Formats: sequence, structure tokens, C-alpha cells
Amino acid sequence: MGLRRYRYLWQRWPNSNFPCFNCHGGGSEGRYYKTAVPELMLSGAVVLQDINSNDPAPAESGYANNQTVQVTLYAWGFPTEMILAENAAFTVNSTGWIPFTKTSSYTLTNSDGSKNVYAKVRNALGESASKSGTITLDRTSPTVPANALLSPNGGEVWDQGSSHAITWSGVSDTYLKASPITLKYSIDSGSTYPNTIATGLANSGTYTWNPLPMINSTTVRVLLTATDRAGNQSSDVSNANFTIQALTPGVSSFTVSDSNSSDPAPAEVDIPMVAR
Ligand SMILES: [Ca+2]
Ligand SMILES: [Ca+2]
Ligand SMILES: [Ca+2]
Repeated sequence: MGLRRYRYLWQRWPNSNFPCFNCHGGGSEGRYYKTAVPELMLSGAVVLQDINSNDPAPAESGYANNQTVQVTLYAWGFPTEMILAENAAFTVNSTGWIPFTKTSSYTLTNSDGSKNVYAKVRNALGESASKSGTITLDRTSPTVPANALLSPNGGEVWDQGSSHAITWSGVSDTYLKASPITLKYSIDSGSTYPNTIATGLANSGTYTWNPLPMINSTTVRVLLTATDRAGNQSSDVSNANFTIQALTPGVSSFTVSDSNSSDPAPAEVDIPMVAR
């Protein structure tokens, strides 16, 4: 936030019958009063934002995956026109002078990477002010190879409630999120993945799935999704079905004993039996 500066303008008082304080003049020329008018300025940097937060995921501040970004200018002093460009001389990818609006859109040059966007505003008094802002354009989805998901990749038979590692490799991006990995599972051979295992995981290559869900299915698959800072996503899934099975119902041991130990005397021993 910059320091706001004012200058005084003398303006004609619109109604000579209305009480006017701090007025000067009179007669046929009317009366005049002075008002404080903020000098033209832009406060803060040019704010650049991703224009669509659902394609497919929201972008972090300072990143966009759309070539056209939203521009917000915080201006004082009644700007009437503005110009946007990617250099301080306003010659590279310039909009030319256009009517001022606080919020507008600007189409970046057609290459991924960090972009500086410069804005200049001007008003009817001939004043002008300029500022710049930075945004990174990233339209490249994360690298997630078709065999990124290493386990479970099909054929595993795991017990419900047990603990197993989900492992992956080869996930990368120039602007990967700090915690980019989401894991889900399907019980319909991968037609749908409505069940979340974990979100916001580091790209460490392993996650301990503990406990496995209490399901009994031979058509389970895992979906791994990686997200970058601009909201681009890529995925890999288990190449084939694996099984999460219910534990075999049973008891670990039982005993058979005389139900009446005083008819007329106790029986000698119980007979222990073990079953599984
Ligand atoms: Ca977007
Ligand atoms: Ca990317
Ligand atoms: Ca795969």
C-alpha cells in the first residue's frame, strides 16, 4: 500500500442558494469550493489470478493454467484509461489504451513460465501511474507414467483391516504442489473411484494403507492422482484387479465341559478343543 497523496481542485458550486462553506467567489461567475482529490496512483502490485479454478483443480496464488488471466488494479485518482503489456515500455503483447476497469482479463503470451505484467493508468488531468505483477503460466500436466503405480497393480490378495504399502514412482512436474498426491480406490474394476484413501500426500513414493477397508471384493483398483500448483492433474491406476478379502469366520478355541458339577460330584476334567 503506497502513501496516498492529494491535491486540491476548485470546482463550481452547483446551487448558489445552497449554503456553501469554504466557498470563494460569487456573482455571475458563481461560487467555487475546493475539494481534496487523490493523486492518480496504483497501490500494491498488479494482482494476477487464474481465471478458472475448476479446470480441473484450483490454482495456487501466483499460478495459472489458463493463458487468459484475471487482472485487478487498485487505483486512486479517477483513472479513465489503462494499458497492459509484458514489458515496462508497454510494447510487448500490449493491449493499447483501453477504458479503465478495476477487474479485467489479459491474455498472456503463448508460452509457459513466469510472466511479468505491467499496468499503467491515466486520468483526464494527464496524470499517469504504473505497477507490475507476476504470475506463472503452467499448462503442462504432471508427468505420471502409465506404470507409475507399482503396488497394488493387480493380482494382490490382501486381508481387510490389514496394512499394506501403496507405492509409486516417476511422478514429476516443474511446478508440482508441495503435497500433490491423492489416492482413491474402486470396487468396480475402475469404473468409478468414489472412495478416498488419502489426500495431500507428499510425492514420497509410498503410503501405508492402514487399515484396509472392511470390504470383500475381487475387483479393487487404486487411482493415484498428482496435482501441480496451477491445478493441472494426471493419474495412473492399478493395471488389473486385486482382492481385498474378508477374514474367514471362526473361533480360536473352545472347551466342552460338564454343565453340572454337583450331580452329585464334579466331573474330573474339561476337554479342551481347538479349531480355526
Ligand atoms: Ca485454472
Ligand atoms: Ca505443470
Ligand atoms: Ca497403471
